[in-house]
Amino acid sequence: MSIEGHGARRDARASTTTSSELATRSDSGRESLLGETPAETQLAKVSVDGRCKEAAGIPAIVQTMKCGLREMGVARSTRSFLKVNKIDGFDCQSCAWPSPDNKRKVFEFCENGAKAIADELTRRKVEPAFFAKHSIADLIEQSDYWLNAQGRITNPMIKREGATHFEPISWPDAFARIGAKLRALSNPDEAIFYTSGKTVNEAAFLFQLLARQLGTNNLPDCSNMCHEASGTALWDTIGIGKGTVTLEDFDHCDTILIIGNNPGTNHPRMLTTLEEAKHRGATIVSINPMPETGLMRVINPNPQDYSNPLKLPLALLGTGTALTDLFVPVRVNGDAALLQGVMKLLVERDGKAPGSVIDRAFIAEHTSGWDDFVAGLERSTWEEIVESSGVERATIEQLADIVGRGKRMIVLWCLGLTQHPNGVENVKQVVNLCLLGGHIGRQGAGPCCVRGHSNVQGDRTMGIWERPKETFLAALDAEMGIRSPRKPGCDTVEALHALHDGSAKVFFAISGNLFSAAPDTHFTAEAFRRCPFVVHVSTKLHRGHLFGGQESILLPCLGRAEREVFGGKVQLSSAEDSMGIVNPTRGTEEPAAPDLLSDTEIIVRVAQATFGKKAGPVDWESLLDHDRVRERISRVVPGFERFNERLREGFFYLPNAARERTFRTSTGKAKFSSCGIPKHDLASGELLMTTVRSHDQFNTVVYGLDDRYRGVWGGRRVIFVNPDDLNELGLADGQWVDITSHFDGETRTAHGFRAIAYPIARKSAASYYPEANVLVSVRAVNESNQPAHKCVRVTLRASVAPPALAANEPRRLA
Ligand SMILES: Nc1nc2c(c(=O)[nH]1)N[C@H]1C(S)=C(S)[C@@H](COP(=O)(O)OP(=O)(O)OC[C@H]3O[C@@H](n4cnc5c(=O)[nH]c(N)nc54)[C@H](O)[C@@H]3O)O[C@H]1N2
Ligand SMILES: Nc1nc2c(c(=O)[nH]1)N[C@H]1C(S)=C(S)[C@@H](COP(=O)(O)OP(=O)(O)OC[C@H]3O[C@@H](n4cnc5c(=O)[nH]c(N)nc54)[C@H](O)[C@@H]3O)O[C@H]1N2
Ligand SMILES: [Mo]
Repeated sequence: MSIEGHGARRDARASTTTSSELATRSDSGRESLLGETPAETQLAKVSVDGRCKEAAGIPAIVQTMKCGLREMGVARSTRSFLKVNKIDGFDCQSCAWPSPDNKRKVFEFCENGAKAIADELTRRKVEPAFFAKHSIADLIEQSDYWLNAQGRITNPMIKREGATHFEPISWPDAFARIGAKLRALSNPDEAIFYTSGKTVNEAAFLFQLLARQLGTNNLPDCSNMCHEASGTALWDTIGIGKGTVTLEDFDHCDTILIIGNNPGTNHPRMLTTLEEAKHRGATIVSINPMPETGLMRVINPNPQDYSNPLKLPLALLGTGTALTDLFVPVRVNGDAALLQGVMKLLVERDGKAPGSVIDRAFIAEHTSGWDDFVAGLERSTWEEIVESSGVERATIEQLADIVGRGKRMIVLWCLGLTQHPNGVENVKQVVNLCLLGGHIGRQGAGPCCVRGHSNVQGDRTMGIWERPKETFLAALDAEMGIRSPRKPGCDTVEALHALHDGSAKVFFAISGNLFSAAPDTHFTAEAFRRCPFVVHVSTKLHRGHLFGGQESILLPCLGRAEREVFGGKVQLSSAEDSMGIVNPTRGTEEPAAPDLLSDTEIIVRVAQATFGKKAGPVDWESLLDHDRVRERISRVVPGFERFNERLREGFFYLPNAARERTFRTSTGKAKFSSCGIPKHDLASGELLMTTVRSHDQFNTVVYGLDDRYRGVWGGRRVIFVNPDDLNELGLADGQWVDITSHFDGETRTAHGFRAIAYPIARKSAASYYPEANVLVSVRAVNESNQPAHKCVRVTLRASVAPPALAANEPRRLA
């Protein structure tokens, strides 16, 4: 298998941008900035020696207080921090890691959750005067960091055809224009409805209803870029697109594998779970090209976790708990080979002592595909396993010892495994590993797909899916009296192609920032520019708002933490976490501006403007009340029976058949898959680059310019490279470089990144997203059509610092 990948799964339209076009554009100074994220500022300091040795602890408390007070002030910080992740409060808008069932703490959030809350509840505002002052051309020169820092959008705004600025528009006029544009389409498939996992269940359900009543399944979402490979692999092999473990399983497991996930930054509350498991004696293995601080050592700053609270100050000054027992420095995209090696050893060892390391009874009763799988293991050679994984055989043996000993093993994974040309096969390898030891449907064991956005899993459950199952559509149609289209819609990559080739005429996004999240920034900028009508429902400004074609509308909405009142009633919403638990969420804070509407109300008003207030099968007006929406959901989506009652009692678990060892697959059993080993075939001087998040961002929302755990301060245009590779390339630590990516004969260049000598695996490199997205081809996708954001073949060339665009330098905007 070549790492160039499968090519788009379905009717991939070839990119119309040639490599020479790209080169001209990225070399032509200002023009390149139109797509590319501008540099915020020169790096003040990059010092790997300054890397943190342990996660959380005092610095996390300091950061939490600092950003809370700076953005929200004392009263709002205190109130919101006490309400987050509480049954009578709101679900944290950061990650999807679950809250404990019974032992929720006074402060049930983390440093990065606090940043997300403060970012949403900031007192800063982007009012109409801001848009009058700053032209769109000026704003395009700013980064997502600068744009986000300006504050909450307060009024509906419109950029009319030919205008240089956004100007205010009333809500009724905005809805009327959107309705008119949707009605005027010659084909409903000319509209694209994008969502991200910030959207709560009730809004997500209404959003897919709007699209389907109009007649399209064009419902791309951030999940297409996140865990699409996981969903595809899991549906195929275990018959459900979700993991099977619950938080309680961590109280019973003896072995935890963490693959391609940086929980210290992206799921910090997971560290508490890991620490508890560790204290119970569980063995933890981290498989990652980078020795992430959060995986190595943690100091728990939560007073309630100490039997004697007086121990807290001492604990904070100590060195904390070492989490990882075995760190496996796999090279970028070396996981499939590594897991193949481990399983080859396990099967060989079991052959010598049957039943010693693999669960033969489980395999016989519950699985299919064993013979092919074993034949695949036998075919793979140690030479290719070691070369492709970048891990020495002795370390693979050590890992096999641990896995072989484990009686209850949880395997967690996130984007380090999915965003590859072979992402689907990577996840299938995880399933293979779980099946081998019967680690599924057993207490303390199972695959654990670590989701990103707080409700990304819920959005899918609510029908935000371009390829919905027939059972879902049939139930939706019966309940709502509509006839949903059966033709599959477009996912995010297909949406980008449709925008680029002009077949999409309307782009409507509820939350998210597809523009900056997408691969191939220049291609994406062009795609958005060609779209005649773009609507974003957003809390904060981002670069995607600036690239709409002829006419563009920006609708400001309430955030998760803000009170939503309708009909004199504070509205209750819900979100599903990474483990299939549906939690109540109810905003508690005063809205940032009087004119804001909720995501739900905006969808209802758009639907009314499109389909007419009275006519049509759906009584949209009634759906302004979330209780009425939930009644509908309870009759459409299995597992949501008595939705209103159960949500008011607290949270509830959704059914998960695979957890009960019922596998709804084509064979009726859990499936082993025979997977190939990726060949990297790097030419001399080439590295395989992954893209990662810093400690100061939530996806495209950049809170700050530091990455405390990795020792990077004051800037984001960096590329982490192993010191031996830097040496071989004749580059110095700290040197400015241009990065050129190579895909299918095309090159793309990003200028002015600082090379940092870093303990990352050999032949690997890492850079931050979204700055590096300019280097990722829109055609580099896996079998699930997910962009291969973490597998970019690059070369480096010595260069100079980028022109400094100081983040808050007003003179650039005068
Ligand atoms: N604070 C904060 N929280 C977040 C987010 C955020 O941006 N900020 N984003 C949310 C979202 S939407 C998501 S999807 C999740 C993302 O959560 P993560 O998947 O943890 O996010 P990344 O920063 O992309 O980190 C990927 C990890 O995989 C490693 N990695 C990279 N390439 C490879 C590889 O080839 N193999 C292996 N084994 N490892 C690799 C990287 O070194 C890094 O540790 O987090 C969610 N939570
Ligand atoms: N190179 C590279 N690219 C990647 C990734 C990667 O690892 N590497 N990761 C991918 C992944 S996993 C994901 S999930 C995507 C992220 O893609 P998205 O989910 O599309 O992007 P976000 O940055 O999370 O969206 C941020 C915007 O959401 C809006 N927002 C926030 N809260 C609310 C709300 O309550 N309501 C509404 N209506 N709007 C709100 C704000 O305006 C904010 O600017 O990026 C993908 N892109
Ligand atoms: Mo994500």
